[in-house]
Amino acid sequence: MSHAHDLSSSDLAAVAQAFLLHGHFISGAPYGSGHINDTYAVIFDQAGTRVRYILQRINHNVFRDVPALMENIARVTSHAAKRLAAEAHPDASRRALTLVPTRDGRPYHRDAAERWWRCYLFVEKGRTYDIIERPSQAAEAARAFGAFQHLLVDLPGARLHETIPGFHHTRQRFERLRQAATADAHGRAAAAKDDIAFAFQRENMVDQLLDLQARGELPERITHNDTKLNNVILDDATQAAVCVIDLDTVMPGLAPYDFGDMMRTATNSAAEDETDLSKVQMRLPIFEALVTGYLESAGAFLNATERASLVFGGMLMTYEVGIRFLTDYLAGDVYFKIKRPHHNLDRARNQFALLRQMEQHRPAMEAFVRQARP
Ligand code: ADP
Ligand code: GN1
Ligand code: MG
Repeated sequence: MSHAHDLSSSDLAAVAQAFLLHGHFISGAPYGSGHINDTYAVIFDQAGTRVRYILQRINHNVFRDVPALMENIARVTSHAAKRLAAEAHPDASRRALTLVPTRDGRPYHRDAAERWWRCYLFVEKGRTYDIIERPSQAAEAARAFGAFQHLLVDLPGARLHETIPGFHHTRQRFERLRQAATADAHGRAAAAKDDIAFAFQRENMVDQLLDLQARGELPERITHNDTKLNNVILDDATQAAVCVIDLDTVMPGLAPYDFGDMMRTATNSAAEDETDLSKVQMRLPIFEALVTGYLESAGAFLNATERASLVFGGMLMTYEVGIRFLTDYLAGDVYFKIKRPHHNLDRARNQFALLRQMEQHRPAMEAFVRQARP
């Protein structure tokens, strides 16, 4: 998406003013490398101590109903906080995101320019990784996402809102690619001819999990749906997973989607937009660490079909985001933030290269899951 320009520090000061923050604003600057929201770290002086907060402009083009989205997030974060309090966890405010309310008590702020904002406590002494460096980091992150799913098994109240309808409905994603390729609104289809062909050749993937769901073999759960490895904060000192973040897509979904997007993002030895495709290698030891970590926290509640679908889930998520990048390229870069022309095409090619590798390693990966315990 061609996004709003980064806001100046004084604009951020005005936005921060809407939230119930004590002390006075010192500075603010863009933070992180997400593709969707505009994230800023802001610093306040509170009676002589500098405290950071995350101020996030919610992408309203992507999330059409921000009040519904924020209702989901408020329910999920307060459920997590209650659980941590019940366990008397010593580090509770780093373990789950904490929303800072506005001065009038709401979980979000709409500014005069009709932009939507929220504010979180900044989880300090940790960071996210775009490229996982070691299997132990993968195991930690996977354990955290599994624990997050476990936490939400008993979320009270109504079904969560679908913040993006059909988010992982791969059939719909496929049909949108077909439409974008046919319309070719920006004259880009010729340049992406081989990539479009690659996607079309794998159409048989798109209905497999949806069919298992329709037959009742894959249960609907509350899932995170964006388990990209840079959506979990690892502790600087111990490398333990501290906090699952980026809760915009927490909603009904399937367990293999969550395992799958971890597999997609953690096993890749290169960045998601690396253009030297010889660097895109599927790392089997990282895969094995993901399975081990995930089953430690999720093994007890997964059914046999979910377990048997984990590897395919990773292939499907890689394919799905590949076709989403390709569709966005053909449609003129309207969804994902880009930093250069053809950025979305580069990302699609990278994901398709990774998928080819997964296809080769699939038997070994399936064998590993079959023998894994618990
Ligand atoms: P996006 O949807 O654009 O990916 P995220 O919510 O993932 O947005 O935030 C982008 C980045 O900001 C994250 O990858 C992480 O590095 C950082 N971040 C987000 N929330 C926090 C937080 N509460 N504490 C510390 N860092 C955070
Ligand atoms: C987006 O928000 P972020 O950058 O963590 C996208 C995911 C994609 C991912 C690809 C809401 O994730 O679905 O898998 O980019 N999030 C949304 O990097 O579309
Ligand atoms: Mg993110």
